[in-house]
Amino acid sequence: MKKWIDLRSDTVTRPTPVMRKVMAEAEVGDDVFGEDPTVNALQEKVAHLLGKEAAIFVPSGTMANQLAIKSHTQPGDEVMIESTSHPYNFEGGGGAVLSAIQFHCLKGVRGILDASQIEDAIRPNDHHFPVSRLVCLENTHNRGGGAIYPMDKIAEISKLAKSKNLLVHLDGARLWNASVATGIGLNDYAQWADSVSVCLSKGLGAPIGSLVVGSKVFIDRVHRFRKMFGGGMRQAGIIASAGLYALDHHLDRLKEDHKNAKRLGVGLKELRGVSIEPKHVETNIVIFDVTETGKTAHQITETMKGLNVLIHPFGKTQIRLVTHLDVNEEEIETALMAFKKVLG
Ligand code: TLP
Repeated sequence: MKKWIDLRSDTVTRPTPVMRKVMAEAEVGDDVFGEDPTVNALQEKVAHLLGKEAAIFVPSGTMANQLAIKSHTQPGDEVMIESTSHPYNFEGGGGAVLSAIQFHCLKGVRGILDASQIEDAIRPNDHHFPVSRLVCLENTHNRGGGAIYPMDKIAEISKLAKSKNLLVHLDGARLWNASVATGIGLNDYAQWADSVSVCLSKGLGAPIGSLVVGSKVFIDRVHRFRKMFGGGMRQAGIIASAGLYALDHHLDRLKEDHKNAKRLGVGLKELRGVSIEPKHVETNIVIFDVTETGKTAHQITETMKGLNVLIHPFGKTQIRLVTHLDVNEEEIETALMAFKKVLG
């Protein structure tokens, strides 16, 4: 089999042999009846890690975000969100279809918003306007190049939201990366949000699964909608066990991914026509611009594929690389050499 160096996403990781063994041996039950001991253990563990009352296991990050939006809002409500965020751009228009909300998009800097922008966007209490209900944040920010939300900004936004009766949902698909990079606890981040979604199938390397965390009352509401959205699973302990294993064994090692991403950022900066600011590589995502190379992102992607390196074009001029469990330091150097050949 061809050995690819796959830098398209941290979702491409495959369960390790030990993880597969753990999955095969997982104790299971019917989770729609709440009887799967492994799912229950995972939910308790993640709720505890994030300092919330309860958690619910769902198949994907998309479902986790959409369930949170659905459970916080009424049709016609407005959800304030950064314009390059995942729930707005990459979830199939789910906000409009599943919750009948409208997004109010605000332009951030690498995905990061300022409390003042939210304050300015809150609708007056007048029946002409939609009701401002929810603020969605993303940490780390995918399109922002894995940018970490500064804690003071989160706190300021959250305090503003509370004072204006707005709720806060945090898309924390890669909150693990933010926490490992900064040393700030997952619960310290989560305290500022009414709900948080986290993914096990990205940097942590589990094959499937995300969770939503929040208050007991909120998670009870999510439970009802999870059934409605078709996300109730039966012997889900088989996949939940991979998540438990990943949390115990793959969390601390995210720092290796961050180191590898930084190395890519520094190496790419040396190449002609590549525009990147290595100090902006804060976690495991590297986004760079190739306008000045005279080639399109698509052309570069195709040529790199010929050299066994898979990368992800973002539009005509940008490329995204993501480091993860299945690429090591040596492969990062090989990928950089391939970039050198293609762009050097
Ligand atoms: N992101 C995927 C793609 O959808 C772009 C990726 O390769 O990065 N929130 C954030 C911040 C995400 O990056 C993703 C996935 C999700 C939610 C959705 O998770 P899944 O793919 O499990 O539905």
